[in-house]
Amino acid sequence: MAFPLEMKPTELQKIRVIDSHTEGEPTRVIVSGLDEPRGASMSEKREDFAKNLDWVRSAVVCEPRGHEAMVGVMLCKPVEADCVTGLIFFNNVGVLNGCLHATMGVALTLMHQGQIGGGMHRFDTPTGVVSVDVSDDGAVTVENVRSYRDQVEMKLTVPNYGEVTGDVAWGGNWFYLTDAPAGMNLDSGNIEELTNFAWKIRLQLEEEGIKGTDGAEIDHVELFGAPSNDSADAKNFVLCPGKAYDRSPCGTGTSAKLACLHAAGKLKEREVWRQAGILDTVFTGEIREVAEGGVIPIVRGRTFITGEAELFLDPRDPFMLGI
Ligand code: PYC
Repeated sequence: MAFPLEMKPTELQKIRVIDSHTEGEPTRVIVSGLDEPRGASMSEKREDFAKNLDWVRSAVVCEPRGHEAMVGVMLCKPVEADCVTGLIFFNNVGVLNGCLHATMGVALTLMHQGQIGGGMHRFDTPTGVVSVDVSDDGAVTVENVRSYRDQVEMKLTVPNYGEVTGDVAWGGNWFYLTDAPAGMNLDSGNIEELTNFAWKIRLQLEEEGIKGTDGAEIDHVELFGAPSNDSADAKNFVLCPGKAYDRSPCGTGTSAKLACLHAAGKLKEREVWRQAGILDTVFTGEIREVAEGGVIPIVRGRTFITGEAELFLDPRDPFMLGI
């Protein structure tokens, strides 16, 4: 049974979800149990979700049903008529702008449910329409929204670390991109130090009032270093807004990187960039140039369905709405 947006459950409610991971990063798609968010645009629908359904967000992706790395997706009616569905992304602290690993997760989820076949489809998102090409083996290619480098070689003085130089770019989320300092291992055994450094950068951006072009917070930090092996051109560590690190190479982060490489004259159309994440899984990316400047990133990864579940929201449960 679906329940009205404003109403938290007063009796046992069940929300059906399908879980997947894309190159290690988990996605949980809500497939039934909720009414439609309201709004004339996907941004308005996202705002309505943030205002009226924040309790759903925390019940679905936070502990005890989820965990800090999980990204949730609310499916809704698209605004653009040629799209299969609308997507609202959320995580452990709030709603996200875009999310490519979760977009890949949705594509495979809908295919798993028999709602779409293999091939090309369009999804409506708060950042714009994205196209996906999905195949049976879980490989999904996403053509993202226009991405661009916004600020070049911006210097920050980061407490305990000193001067750091990086670019600010939009890839469907706002990113500050910089190299990991010499001597800081870009390795899954070093998550704590990488998190501390990236979080200090995030706080420093906030402290100095550095924003994206639209005045939005730069809420993702992306550190780069040499790849661990020859299956990639570079390796990254991406810290997300809720202080969880991305287990995948981060699709919007890869898009931001592609935009910076292109702006620096280091990536041309049809050249392939292989971006490894902190677990050494890889997103393959290329770009299409666009007349208004910036690029359209095309990012490919692998998604696997990990489970289907019915989440129980029991009003007697002190953690019905998450921890
Ligand atoms: O793949 O774009 C992405 C993403 C954003 C946050 C976590 N994953």
